[in-house]
Amino acid sequence: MALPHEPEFQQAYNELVSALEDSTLFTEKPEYKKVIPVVSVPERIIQFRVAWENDNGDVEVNNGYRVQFNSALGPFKGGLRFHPSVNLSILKFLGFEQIFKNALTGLSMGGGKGGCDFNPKGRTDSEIRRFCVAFMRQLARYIGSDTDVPAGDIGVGSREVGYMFGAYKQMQNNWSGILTGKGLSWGGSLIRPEATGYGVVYFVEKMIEKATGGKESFKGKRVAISGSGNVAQYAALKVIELGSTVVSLSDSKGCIISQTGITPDQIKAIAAAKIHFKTLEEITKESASLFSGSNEVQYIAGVRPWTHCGQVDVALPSATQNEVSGEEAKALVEAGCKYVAEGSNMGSTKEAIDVFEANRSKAVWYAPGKAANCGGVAVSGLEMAQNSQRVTWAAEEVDEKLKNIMYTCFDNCYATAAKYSAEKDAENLPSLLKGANITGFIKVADAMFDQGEVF
Ligand code: NDP
Ligand code: 8G0
Repeated sequence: MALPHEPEFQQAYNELVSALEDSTLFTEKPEYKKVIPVVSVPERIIQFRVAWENDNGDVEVNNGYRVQFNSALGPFKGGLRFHPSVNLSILKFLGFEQIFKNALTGLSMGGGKGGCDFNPKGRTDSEIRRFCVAFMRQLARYIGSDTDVPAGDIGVGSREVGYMFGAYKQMQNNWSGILTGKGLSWGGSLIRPEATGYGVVYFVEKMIEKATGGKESFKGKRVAISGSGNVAQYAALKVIELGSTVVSLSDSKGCIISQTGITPDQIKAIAAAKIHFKTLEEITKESASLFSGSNEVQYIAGVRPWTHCGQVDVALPSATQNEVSGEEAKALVEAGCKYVAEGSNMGSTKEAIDVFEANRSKAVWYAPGKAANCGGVAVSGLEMAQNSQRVTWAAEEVDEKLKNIMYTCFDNCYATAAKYSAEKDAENLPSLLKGANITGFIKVADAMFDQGEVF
């Protein structure tokens, strides 16, 4: 068989379709099958040249994109990724996932994703600013607070969102909520930086509570986390607050392991250094006193944490797609891991998902990104609501709303999985893989029928 032309998109598509087909959904309502060929084609893809001036005064050129995948539930919504690997397969997979994830938040948001093959690493602040202005010069005409609302993602944080917002406002003479993840003093929502990481942890709290009949919690658990960016940092801080030990973090060059637990001060130092693109290896060397003595961490170059973290109860992949292989999934299960929840989008390979799902009978429970990490986009939805009303909600209020969204998302996935599972599956924990895909799909499919997009 020929290799698929868009492997990441094909993988995301196959995950959704096989979850639906491997349930009783289509026997109960065969007309839902008609939605698949429609929902799997983006409403629109915009591709543009980004030509910008580097510090030498030379022109550099990159490929920019916005995939406006589905607007049945609201304006297109989803982040922008700046990473050399960005291409249409990756942005289509991310946009496709975003449709069903956004449906799972219960808020009014369609799905989209965009980005650029620009590599911000090693660039000066001026170069990043000029790049962001050039990128927005192209993107501005396609977005709007009721049309399409981008945000950050890998390689795009609050600095980049600020530069892009400023460029948009100058060009359009219009201040509206066209991006989320804005600065907290100029329209950003409190808790948006924390939302994805905290949200994953709130989701897993529910998984632990359900699986143990309320007997266990994060207290005393050992948690392996990958990544050391926005999602990983706040997931780590929250599980520590809840009484767990964080045994690992990672970046694209290697991982750090600590059997006694990575500390909040270490996480804060990593967060500060990551803005300047430092590697974990450099950070642990340059802040040697913080990473030695009783808080010593082991740095291992060139590997992911999963086969190096020892016994763990929980794994939270929070770096990038396909960051858990089948072999690593087996190693995690053997190391006693019972809960796997993706902070990253499509963090697990198909082989890894197969391992986790096959071990549900042994109480291993897997939550896909579209459910577990929907807290980020959910608080982006709350940022949009606050911008429209010209109000700012208190941090406690946003955190409470985030918690409710994550708990409701879990309950919906759980109930849907139980409802549409075949008889043979009944004695296991319900498949959250199926629950998430079916719940998100039904909501979008019903809206598409109502709006005459499928008939
Ligand atoms: P950041 O850019 O803040 O951090 C990304 C982290 O992942 C960094 O530690 C980075 O390493 C590592 N990483 C990136 N690419 C690779 C790669 N190809 N191989 C190995 N490691 C890699 O991004 P976020 O934390 O925001 O995003 C992480 C994941 O979470 C992504 O999958 C994103 O789509 C998803 N997500 C993010 C949300 C958000 O609100 N930010 C919401 C929902 C999902 P290094 O430092 O070396 O570059
Ligand atoms: O806020 C957003 O729209 C956003 C940003 C980054 C990632 C995601 C996601 O859900 O993957 C959403």
